[in-house]
Amino acid sequence: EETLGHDAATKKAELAHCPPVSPNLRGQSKLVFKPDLTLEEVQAENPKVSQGRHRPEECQALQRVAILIPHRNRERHLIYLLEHLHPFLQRQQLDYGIYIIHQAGSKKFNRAKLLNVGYLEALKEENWDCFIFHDVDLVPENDFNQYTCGDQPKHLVVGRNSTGYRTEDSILKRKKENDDQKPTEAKRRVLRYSKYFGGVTALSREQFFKVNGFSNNYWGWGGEDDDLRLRVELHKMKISRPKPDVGKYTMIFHTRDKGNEVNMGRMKLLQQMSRVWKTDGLSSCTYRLLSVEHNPLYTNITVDFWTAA
Ligand code: UD2
Ligand code: MN
Repeated sequence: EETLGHDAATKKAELAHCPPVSPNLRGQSKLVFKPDLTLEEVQAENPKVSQGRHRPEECQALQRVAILIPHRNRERHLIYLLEHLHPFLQRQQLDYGIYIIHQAGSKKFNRAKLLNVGYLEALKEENWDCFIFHDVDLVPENDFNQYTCGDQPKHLVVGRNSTGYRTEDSILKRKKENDDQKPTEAKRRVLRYSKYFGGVTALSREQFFKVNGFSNNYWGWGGEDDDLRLRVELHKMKISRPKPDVGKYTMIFHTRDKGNEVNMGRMKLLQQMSRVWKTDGLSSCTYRLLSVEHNPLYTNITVDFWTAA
């Protein structure tokens, strides 16, 4: 606040706080994905968004929210997500910014570490109150699904249409049954307690800091979301979820990416969480920052994990 000029400070003081629930919400909407949509078209549809950021003109937003999206080779998904997310966040009257954290190179993908980078880098630009950790291929269908943080961490994906809106826990149960044909005792012990926390989650700046962020050690597909859930539970926080009809997403179809093969070591990593969380996370997240680009619809942060800083 001290850094605002006099005019800006006066203007801000005059604006009343936005209401807890925006009057501009529409509820469930049918999403359409035009096959030939371009980024330029999405830009033209969002003239008021600049550097990936927007805030309501009519009131003072309740929270400053950073959306963090891990990314590599998913340009088409990114266009669709941006197309829907910008109007969605504006209808919610949020003061928000969208960050794409792009992993350079073609070595193993690390979603969790990218999200740690996003948190650290976004905080260099603005003291965001709330962070939404967001898969690039999940598009929210109902704008009553609030992209804000609460007094407990939130899991915003309750159902995905690509899976017929079955609840994520029932999907998880099935998936694990297939994955682990012969579960060891240790595996069983971990899985019985870990519930689903993937896709899109909301943690406040303080909540994420408290658990030391994500682990940096999950290379390839799987486990990192369970690890974060265990960290949250270890800190006696309780995950909240929207109602099923509100927490609906469309997952844009995709197959497993090259460079994101299943991480066979994930069960072992999960068992170590309570011993290593303090030294593996935000506090130990090293990376080489290759660029920070301010594009009209998002800030692009490109990082390399494989050469020294
Ligand atoms: C599930 C989880 C996801 C994560 C993942 C395991 C849901 C809805 N999502 O997603 O949160 O826990 O399992 O790691 O349950 N990505 C790229 N380029 C790549 C690879 C990944 O951009 O080459 C990003 C992208 O944002 C993608 C995300 O990482 O949405 C997760 O990867 P996925 O979509 O391949 O994994 P999926 O759908 O099984
Ligand atoms: Mn996916």
